[in-house]
Amino acid sequence: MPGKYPEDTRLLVEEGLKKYFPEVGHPEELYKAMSYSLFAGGKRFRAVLAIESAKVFGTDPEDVMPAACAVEFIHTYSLIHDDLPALDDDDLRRGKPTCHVKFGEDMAILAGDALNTEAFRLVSSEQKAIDAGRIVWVIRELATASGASGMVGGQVVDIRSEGMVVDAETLKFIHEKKTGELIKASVRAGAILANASERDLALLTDYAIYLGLAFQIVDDILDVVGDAAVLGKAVGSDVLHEKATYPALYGLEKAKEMARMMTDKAKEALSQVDGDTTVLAELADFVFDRDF
Ligand code: GRG
Repeated sequence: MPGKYPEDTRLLVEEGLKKYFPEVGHPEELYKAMSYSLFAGGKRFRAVLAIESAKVFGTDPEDVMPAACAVEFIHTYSLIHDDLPALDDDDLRRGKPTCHVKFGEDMAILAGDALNTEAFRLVSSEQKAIDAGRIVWVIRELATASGASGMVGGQVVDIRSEGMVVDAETLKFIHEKKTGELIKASVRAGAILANASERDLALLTDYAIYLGLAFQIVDDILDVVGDAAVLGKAVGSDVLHEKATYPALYGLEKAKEMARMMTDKAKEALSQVDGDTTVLAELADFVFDRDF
């Protein structure tokens, strides 16, 4: 991987997902579709963020694993639905046929729905914390980040902006909501469960907001200059759908410059946190340097 990526933490997430997702279940077809997409690969970036954010405050990865895995459930559901014919209509994801190509559109919709709801079952049944209020807090963060005022809302403005010239403010809104909110919730969930102070939580929130923007700007750039074989998905899809993106609005060079600026701002916020934030800083560099 380009940049330094905490491979040890990613492997822990893979183990956590196996522990918390029952690969076999009834109805078998539904579980197969859910498990196909959940275990299709992926960087596990959001779960890694939740764990690394908790580790800043000395919390053991296992102690935040249910919440970290729940974020991956939600992320996977969003990818399954995003790939559907009614949305981006993509055939390839993580180097494999998309869920609807493999299992049919009906099962892909339902697998996405089930992963979304299973995420909340997982946090509310398996996640431990010093007090139950923190678990409710994390559930609220995840629901807000992924719902109408978060990811889904961002996705709506995104699809309704197709073919239109959007202004800088709208573009930032789409990126912050569609991608940034879940990244922010991942970082905050780790910190909340690790009992971070109000000050550190606010600093980590700033880190996550800039990180989320950088992540989606780089995603936009990779859709123009990336290698489909490395990315595991088709490139050029944004131009095809006339999507509002940073390269479309600002040009490639300026978009890259803006991603660099967001990464620097993320690291600046991080540098003020009271704890060892080395890995979170490396993750910010990874976001800027990544080629998939
Ligand atoms: C309810 C119909 C319906 C939709 C749900 C689809 C949706 C709302 C939101 C989609 C949001 C979305 C797909 C944003 C893009 C985020 C993004 C950059 C995804 C790629 O994430 P990576 O690079 O992927 O972390 P891996 O494969 O590494 O996990």
